[in-house]
Amino acid sequence: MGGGKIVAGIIAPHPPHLIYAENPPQNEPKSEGGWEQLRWGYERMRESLEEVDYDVIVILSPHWQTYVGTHFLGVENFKSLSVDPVFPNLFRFNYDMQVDIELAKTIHDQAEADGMAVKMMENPDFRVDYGTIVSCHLTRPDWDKPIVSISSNRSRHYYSVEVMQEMMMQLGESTRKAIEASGKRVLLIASNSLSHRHFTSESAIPEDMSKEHITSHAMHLWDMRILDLMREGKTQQVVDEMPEFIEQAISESDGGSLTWMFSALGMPTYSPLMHGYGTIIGTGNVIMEWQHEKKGGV
Ligand code: 2X7
Ligand code: FE2
Repeated sequence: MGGGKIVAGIIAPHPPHLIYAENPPQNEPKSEGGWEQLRWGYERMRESLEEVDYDVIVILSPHWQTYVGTHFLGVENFKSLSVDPVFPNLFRFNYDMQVDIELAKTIHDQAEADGMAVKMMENPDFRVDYGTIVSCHLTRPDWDKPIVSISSNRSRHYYSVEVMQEMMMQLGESTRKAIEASGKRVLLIASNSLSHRHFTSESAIPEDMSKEHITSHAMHLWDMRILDLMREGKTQQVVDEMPEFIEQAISESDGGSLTWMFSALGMPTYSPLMHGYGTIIGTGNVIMEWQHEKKGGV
């Protein structure tokens, strides 16, 4: 086939608080709002993506954790109730999603041919992780595009950050090759927070914004450093500095989604669109878009 391409890549964070604050009909708990800066950022990103023509979303979420290789959702439809294990008071979401199994299998096969350990996840009762659900919902609330969902191989915990980085660089390349061969137009999502030190207790009203702030000045400085590098197009430097970022800011990029996306985009050197930054229970979160096709990316 051939002729497929990655048309854009985004960082789309997944704290369930954002869904709670939006009050979509799928979520049982209801709120008085909150975390507006980030929700307005998502709004701006959705507006910008209206101009992007894509067939399918490919997402890697750190909350689908696998220890033996990288897994891909391999069932056409998943429909169930997702309850956040830590925040059941905020997130009880009825999801109904379509999976592009053909593309999932193409990426799976390419990664396998490139020497990676991979597996198609074919259990129809599998509970889809909330990271995938939250990022996909906030990016495309109509749920009218199929997705490919990729697990986060916890090589960082089993081996080291360096092993995780190498594997995600390879997975990114395999993903790009497979997409090109598929003939499809793809939106990539790296679903993760930046600094990830969070509060250990919840305020009486979860959406009380007078209580929301970054956990510490050090976390703020780390987030701003990584944001500056990304905005200057220095994605290779972000990857080079990631071991320290993960160690010192407990960054959720330890799940590999950022490295995977940068690799799939060919380590972009152009400036991304900055849609918003904000904190959620003390963690740092950015909404950012690499306009890959528009910027003439590989
Ligand atoms: O998964 C998350 C997260 N990454 C950050 C903050 C709060 C909750 O959930
Ligand atoms: Fe998370």
